[in-house]
Amino acid sequence: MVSSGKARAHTNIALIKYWGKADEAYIIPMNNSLSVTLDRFYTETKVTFSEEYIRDVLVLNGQTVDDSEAAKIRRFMDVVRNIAGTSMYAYIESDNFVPTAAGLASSASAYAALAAACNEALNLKLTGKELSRLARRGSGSASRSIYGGFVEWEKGYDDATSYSFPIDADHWEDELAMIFVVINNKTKKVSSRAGMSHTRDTSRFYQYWLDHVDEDIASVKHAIKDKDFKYLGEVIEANGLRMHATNLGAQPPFTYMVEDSYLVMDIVHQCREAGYPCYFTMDAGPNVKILVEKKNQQAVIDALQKSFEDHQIIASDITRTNVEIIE
Ligand code: 2P0
Repeated sequence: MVSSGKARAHTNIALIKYWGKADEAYIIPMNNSLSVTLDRFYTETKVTFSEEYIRDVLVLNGQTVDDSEAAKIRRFMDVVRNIAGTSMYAYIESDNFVPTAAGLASSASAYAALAAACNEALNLKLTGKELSRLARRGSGSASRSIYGGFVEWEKGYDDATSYSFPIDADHWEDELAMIFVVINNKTKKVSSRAGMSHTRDTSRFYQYWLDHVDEDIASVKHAIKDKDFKYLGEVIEANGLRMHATNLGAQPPFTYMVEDSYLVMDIVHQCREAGYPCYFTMDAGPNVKILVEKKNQQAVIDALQKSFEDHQIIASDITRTNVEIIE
Protein backbone atom coordinates (compact mmCIF):
# COMPACT_ATOMS: atom_id res chain seq x y z
CA MET A 1 0.00 0.00 0.00
CA VAL A 2 1.26 3.47 -0.91
CA SER A 3 -0.50 6.61 0.25
CA SER A 4 0.46 10.25 -0.10
CA GLY A 5 -0.66 13.78 0.68
CA LYS A 6 0.69 17.24 -0.07
CA ALA A 7 0.05 20.40 1.96
CA ARG A 8 1.02 24.07 2.04
CA ALA A 9 1.43 26.02 5.28
CA HIS A 10 2.48 29.63 5.76
CA THR A 11 4.98 30.78 8.32
CA ASN A 12 4.00 33.05 11.20
CA ILE A 13 5.63 35.76 13.28
CA ALA A 14 4.72 36.07 16.95
CA LEU A 15 3.48 39.48 18.12
CA ILE A 16 3.35 38.14 21.66
CA LYS A 17 6.24 35.72 21.98
CA TYR A 18 6.50 32.08 22.98
CA TRP A 19 9.66 31.88 25.11
CA GLY A 20 10.21 28.86 27.34
CA LYS A 21 8.75 25.40 27.71
CA ALA A 22 6.92 23.87 30.65
CA ASP A 23 7.41 20.42 29.07
CA GLU A 24 10.30 19.86 26.67
CA ALA A 25 9.16 16.46 25.39
CA TYR A 26 5.60 17.45 24.50
CA ILE A 27 6.46 21.11 23.73
CA ILE A 28 4.04 22.66 26.20
CA PRO A 29 4.91 26.37 26.51
CA MET A 30 5.21 28.44 29.67
CA ASN A 31 2.96 31.19 28.26
CA ASN A 32 0.31 31.87 25.63
CA SER A 33 1.53 33.51 22.43
CA LEU A 34 -0.14 35.31 19.53
CA SER A 35 0.97 35.61 15.91
CA VAL A 36 0.16 36.75 12.40
CA THR A 37 0.47 34.38 9.45
CA LEU A 38 2.44 35.66 6.45
CA ASP A 39 1.44 35.42 2.83
CA ARG A 40 4.89 35.50 1.31
CA PHE A 41 6.73 32.72 3.17
CA TYR A 42 5.47 29.16 3.09
CA THR A 43 6.39 25.49 2.90
CA GLU A 44 4.96 22.84 0.59
CA THR A 45 5.44 19.28 1.73
CA LYS A 46 4.51 16.00 0.10
CA VAL A 47 4.65 12.85 2.20
CA THR A 48 4.39 9.33 0.80
CA PHE A 49 4.03 6.33 3.10
CA SER A 50 4.86 2.84 1.88
CA GLU A 51 5.38 -0.58 3.41
CA GLU A 52 8.35 -0.92 1.05
CA TYR A 53 10.35 1.88 2.73
CA ILE A 54 12.88 0.89 5.36
CA ARG A 55 13.39 4.37 6.89
CA ASP A 56 12.11 7.93 6.67
CA VAL A 57 13.83 9.95 3.94
CA LEU A 58 13.79 13.75 3.87
CA VAL A 59 14.35 15.71 0.66
CA LEU A 60 14.55 19.43 1.39
CA ASN A 61 14.53 21.83 -1.57
CA GLY A 62 15.55 18.92 -3.81
CA GLN A 63 18.46 17.73 -1.62
CA THR A 64 18.40 14.62 0.54
CA VAL A 65 19.31 15.62 4.08
CA ASP A 66 20.46 13.42 6.92
CA ASP A 67 21.45 15.81 9.69
CA SER A 68 20.09 16.78 13.11
CA GLU A 69 17.03 18.33 11.41
CA ALA A 70 16.30 14.98 9.70
CA ALA A 71 16.63 13.25 13.09
CA LYS A 72 14.11 15.71 14.55
CA ILE A 73 11.71 14.99 11.69
CA ARG A 74 12.08 11.22 12.22
CA ARG A 75 11.08 11.68 15.88
CA PHE A 76 8.07 13.64 14.69
CA MET A 77 7.18 10.85 12.24
CA ASP A 78 7.24 8.40 15.16
CA VAL A 79 4.55 10.55 16.80
CA VAL A 80 2.52 10.41 13.57
CA ARG A 81 2.95 6.61 13.30
CA ASN A 82 1.87 6.23 16.89
CA ILE A 83 -1.33 8.24 16.29
CA ALA A 84 -2.08 6.41 13.03
CA GLY A 85 -1.25 2.96 14.36
CA THR A 86 1.02 2.25 11.40
CA SER A 87 4.63 1.11 11.06
CA MET A 88 5.11 2.52 7.54
CA TYR A 89 8.04 4.82 6.88
CA ALA A 90 7.75 7.90 4.69
CA TYR A 91 9.41 9.73 1.81
CA ILE A 92 9.11 13.44 2.61
CA GLU A 93 9.67 16.09 -0.05
CA SER A 94 9.61 19.60 1.32
CA ASP A 95 10.14 22.93 -0.44
CA ASN A 96 10.54 26.22 1.36
CA PHE A 97 9.28 29.26 -0.48
CA VAL A 98 11.31 32.01 1.10
CA PRO A 99 13.48 34.55 -0.72
CA THR A 100 16.88 32.95 -1.32
CA ALA A 101 19.58 33.46 1.29
CA ALA A 102 17.28 35.48 3.50
CA GLY A 103 17.69 32.97 6.32
CA LEU A 104 13.99 33.03 7.02
CA ALA A 105 13.25 29.30 6.62
CA SER A 106 10.93 28.39 9.41
CA SER A 107 10.14 25.29 11.41
CA ALA A 108 6.65 26.77 11.91
CA SER A 109 5.53 26.35 8.30
CA ALA A 110 7.56 23.13 7.95
CA TYR A 111 5.85 21.17 10.73
CA ALA A 112 2.39 22.63 10.00
CA ALA A 113 2.68 21.48 6.37
CA LEU A 114 4.10 18.08 7.39
CA ALA A 115 1.34 17.49 9.94
CA ALA A 116 -1.36 18.34 7.38
CA ALA A 117 0.29 16.21 4.67
CA CYS A 118 0.44 13.21 7.06
CA ASN A 119 -3.19 13.78 8.03
CA GLU A 120 -4.14 13.59 4.35
CA ALA A 121 -1.88 10.68 3.44
CA LEU A 122 -2.99 8.47 6.31
CA ASN A 123 -6.61 9.66 6.24
CA LEU A 124 -6.43 10.53 9.94
CA LYS A 125 -9.32 13.02 9.73
CA LEU A 126 -7.78 15.26 12.37
CA THR A 127 -9.68 18.44 13.27
CA GLY A 128 -7.94 21.85 13.18
CA LYS A 129 -7.37 21.60 16.92
CA GLU A 130 -5.86 18.12 16.59
CA LEU A 131 -3.68 19.24 13.67
CA SER A 132 -2.42 22.17 15.75
CA ARG A 133 -1.58 19.79 18.61
CA LEU A 134 0.27 17.48 16.20
CA ALA A 135 2.24 20.31 14.54
CA ARG A 136 3.20 21.52 18.04
CA ARG A 137 5.01 18.22 18.66
CA GLY A 138 7.45 19.14 15.85
CA SER A 139 7.95 22.78 16.79
CA GLY A 140 6.00 24.99 19.15
CA SER A 141 5.42 27.86 16.72
CA ALA A 142 4.11 25.36 14.13
CA SER A 143 0.95 24.96 16.17
CA ARG A 144 0.08 28.54 15.11
CA SER A 145 0.78 28.01 11.38
CA ILE A 146 -2.31 25.79 11.02
CA TYR A 147 -4.37 28.97 10.74
CA GLY A 148 -4.25 32.22 8.80
CA GLY A 149 -4.64 35.72 10.24
CA PHE A 150 -4.22 36.46 13.93
CA VAL A 151 -3.71 33.23 15.89
CA GLU A 152 -3.40 32.54 19.62
CA TRP A 153 -1.65 29.49 21.06
CA GLU A 154 -3.30 28.52 24.31
CA LYS A 155 -0.52 27.12 26.45
CA GLY A 156 -2.72 24.54 28.17
CA TYR A 157 -1.16 22.15 30.63
CA ASP A 158 -0.74 18.90 28.68
CA ASP A 159 -0.80 17.45 25.17
CA ALA A 160 -4.60 17.61 24.92
CA THR A 161 -4.99 21.21 26.10
CA SER A 162 -2.12 22.98 24.30
CA TYR A 163 -3.18 24.16 20.81
CA SER A 164 -3.80 27.24 18.68
CA PHE A 165 -6.97 28.85 17.39
CA PRO A 166 -7.74 31.76 15.05
CA ILE A 167 -8.83 35.16 16.36
CA ASP A 168 -11.56 36.89 14.37
CA ALA A 169 -10.25 40.30 13.26
CA ASP A 170 -13.06 41.21 10.85
CA HIS A 171 -10.56 41.14 7.95
CA TRP A 172 -8.34 43.83 9.57
CA GLU A 173 -5.40 41.64 8.50
CA ASP A 174 -6.00 42.76 4.91
CA GLU A 175 -4.96 46.30 5.86
CA LEU A 176 -1.70 45.27 7.54
CA ALA A 177 1.72 44.17 6.35
CA MET A 178 5.05 43.08 7.78
CA ILE A 179 8.39 44.30 6.48
CA PHE A 180 11.41 42.06 7.09
CA VAL A 181 14.83 43.62 7.34
CA VAL A 182 17.35 40.84 6.77
CA ILE A 183 20.54 41.47 8.71
CA ASN A 184 23.71 39.48 8.28
CA ASN A 185 24.73 37.79 11.48
CA LYS A 186 28.43 37.44 12.18
CA THR A 187 27.93 36.19 15.72
CA LYS A 188 27.40 32.52 16.62
CA LYS A 189 23.75 31.57 16.45
CA VAL A 190 21.94 30.50 19.61
CA SER A 191 19.00 28.33 18.48
CA SER A 192 15.62 29.40 19.79
CA ARG A 193 15.30 26.00 21.48
CA ALA A 194 18.58 26.43 23.38
CA GLY A 195 18.02 30.15 24.02
CA MET A 196 14.56 29.79 25.53
CA SER A 197 15.61 26.83 27.66
CA HIS A 198 18.66 28.64 29.07
CA THR A 199 16.59 31.75 29.77
CA ARG A 200 13.77 29.88 31.44
CA ASP A 201 16.26 28.11 33.67
CA THR A 202 18.53 31.00 34.60
CA SER A 203 17.13 34.45 33.82
CA ARG A 204 16.53 36.82 36.72
CA PHE A 205 13.91 38.54 34.56
CA TYR A 206 12.01 35.42 33.50
CA GLN A 207 9.34 35.53 36.21
CA TYR A 208 8.66 39.18 35.36
CA TRP A 209 8.17 38.13 31.73
CA LEU A 210 5.67 35.43 32.74
CA ASP A 211 3.82 37.80 35.04
CA HIS A 212 3.07 40.23 32.19
CA VAL A 213 2.32 38.06 29.14
CA ASP A 214 -1.36 37.53 29.90
CA GLU A 215 -2.03 41.26 30.09
CA ASP A 216 -0.22 41.74 26.76
CA ILE A 217 -2.39 39.05 25.15
CA ALA A 218 -5.54 40.72 26.52
CA SER A 219 -4.35 44.13 25.26
CA VAL A 220 -3.66 42.78 21.77
CA LYS A 221 -7.14 41.26 21.62
CA HIS A 222 -8.63 44.64 22.61
CA ALA A 223 -6.54 46.36 19.94
CA ILE A 224 -7.76 43.85 17.33
CA LYS A 225 -11.38 44.32 18.36
CA ASP A 226 -11.05 48.12 18.15
CA LYS A 227 -8.75 47.99 15.07
CA ASP A 228 -6.45 50.27 17.06
CA PHE A 229 -3.10 50.00 15.27
CA LYS A 230 -1.19 52.34 17.58
CA TYR A 231 -2.23 50.41 20.68
CA LEU A 232 -1.48 47.07 18.99
CA GLY A 233 1.95 48.29 17.97
CA GLU A 234 2.91 49.69 21.36
CA VAL A 235 1.97 46.45 23.10
CA ILE A 236 3.73 44.12 20.67
CA GLU A 237 6.91 46.20 20.52
CA ALA A 238 7.14 46.22 24.32
CA ASN A 239 6.46 42.49 24.50
CA GLY A 240 9.20 41.68 21.98
CA LEU A 241 11.73 43.86 23.80
CA ARG A 242 10.76 42.26 27.12
CA MET A 243 11.44 38.80 25.66
CA HIS A 244 14.88 39.98 24.58
CA ALA A 245 15.44 41.50 28.01
CA THR A 246 14.97 38.06 29.59
CA ASN A 247 17.97 36.89 27.55
CA LEU A 248 20.06 39.74 28.97
CA GLY A 249 19.06 38.58 32.44
CA ALA A 250 20.15 34.97 31.80
CA GLN A 251 23.31 33.59 33.41
CA PRO A 252 25.44 33.84 31.36
CA PRO A 253 23.58 36.57 29.45
CA PHE A 254 23.23 36.58 25.67
CA THR A 255 21.51 38.63 23.00
CA TYR A 256 20.25 38.19 19.44
CA MET A 257 20.53 41.91 18.70
CA VAL A 258 23.37 43.28 16.59
CA GLU A 259 24.31 46.81 15.60
CA ASP A 260 22.08 46.85 12.51
CA SER A 261 19.10 45.65 14.59
CA TYR A 262 19.38 48.87 16.60
CA LEU A 263 19.69 50.86 13.38
CA VAL A 264 16.33 49.43 12.20
CA MET A 265 14.74 50.28 15.55
CA ASP A 266 16.00 53.84 15.12
CA ILE A 267 14.49 54.08 11.64
CA VAL A 268 11.18 52.78 13.01
CA HIS A 269 11.23 55.56 15.62
CA GLN A 270 11.99 58.13 12.93
CA CYS A 271 9.12 56.86 10.76
CA ARG A 272 6.76 57.21 13.71
CA GLU A 273 7.94 60.76 14.31
CA ALA A 274 7.36 61.51 10.62
CA GLY A 275 3.74 60.40 10.99
CA TYR A 276 3.99 56.80 9.75
CA PRO A 277 3.04 54.50 12.62
CA CYS A 278 5.05 51.25 12.56
CA TYR A 279 6.39 48.93 15.23
CA PHE A 280 9.18 46.37 15.38
CA THR A 281 9.57 42.87 16.72
CA MET A 282 12.50 40.43 16.74
CA ASP A 283 12.84 36.66 17.18
CA ALA A 284 15.76 34.35 17.83
CA GLY A 285 18.08 36.19 15.45
CA PRO A 286 19.20 39.68 14.39
CA ASN A 287 16.53 40.28 11.70
CA VAL A 288 13.91 42.89 12.51
CA LYS A 289 10.27 42.66 11.46
CA ILE A 290 8.17 45.79 11.20
CA LEU A 291 4.40 45.77 11.49
CA VAL A 292 2.82 48.55 9.44
CA GLU A 293 -0.47 49.52 7.89
CA LYS A 294 -0.33 48.87 4.14
CA LYS A 295 -1.08 52.51 3.42
CA ASN A 296 2.26 53.44 5.05
CA GLN A 297 4.28 50.45 3.83
CA GLN A 298 6.05 52.29 1.00
CA ALA A 299 7.03 55.23 3.21
CA VAL A 300 8.72 52.85 5.66
CA ILE A 301 10.45 50.95 2.84
CA ASP A 302 11.72 54.27 1.45
CA ALA A 303 13.18 55.13 4.86
CA LEU A 304 14.85 51.70 5.18
CA GLN A 305 16.34 51.94 1.69
CA LYS A 306 18.56 54.82 2.84
CA SER A 307 20.45 52.39 5.10
CA PHE A 308 19.82 48.90 3.68
CA GLU A 309 20.05 47.28 0.27
CA ASP A 310 16.90 46.40 -1.63
CA HIS A 311 17.45 42.65 -1.24
CA GLN A 312 17.53 43.06 2.57
CA ILE A 313 14.02 44.54 2.65
CA ILE A 314 11.13 42.13 2.06
CA ALA A 315 7.48 43.05 2.60
CA SER A 316 4.71 40.52 3.10
CA ASP A 317 0.96 40.72 3.40
CA ILE A 318 -0.79 38.84 6.16
CA THR A 319 -2.74 35.88 4.85
CA ARG A 320 -6.05 34.61 6.19
CA THR A 321 -5.50 31.25 4.47
CA ASN A 322 -5.24 28.20 6.71
CA VAL A 323 -2.97 25.23 6.04
CA GLU A 324 -4.33 23.56 2.90
CA ILE A 325 -4.13 20.31 0.98
CA ILE A 326 -2.78 21.02 -2.49
CA GLU A 327 -2.69 17.55 -4.09
C1 2P0 B 1 7.74 32.63 18.72
N1 2P0 B 1 10.08 31.86 18.67
O1 2P0 B 1 6.77 32.79 19.45
C2 2P0 B 1 9.09 32.58 19.41
C3 2P0 B 1 9.67 33.94 19.60
C4 2P0 B 1 11.30 32.58 18.52
C5 2P0 B 1 11.13 33.81 19.33
O2 2P0 B 1 8.80 30.07 18.48
O3 2P0 B 1 11.72 24.56 20.37
O4 2P0 B 1 11.14 26.89 16.53
O5 2P0 B 1 10.73 24.04 18.13
O6 2P0 B 1 9.27 24.77 20.01
O7 2P0 B 1 8.92 27.23 17.72
C6 2P0 B 1 10.91 29.79 17.65
O8 2P0 B 1 10.96 28.59 18.33
O9 2P0 B 1 10.90 26.37 18.99
C7 2P0 B 1 9.86 30.58 18.29
P1 2P0 B 1 10.62 24.86 19.39
P2 2P0 B 1 10.40 27.21 17.79
O10 2P0 B 1 7.64 32.56 17.47
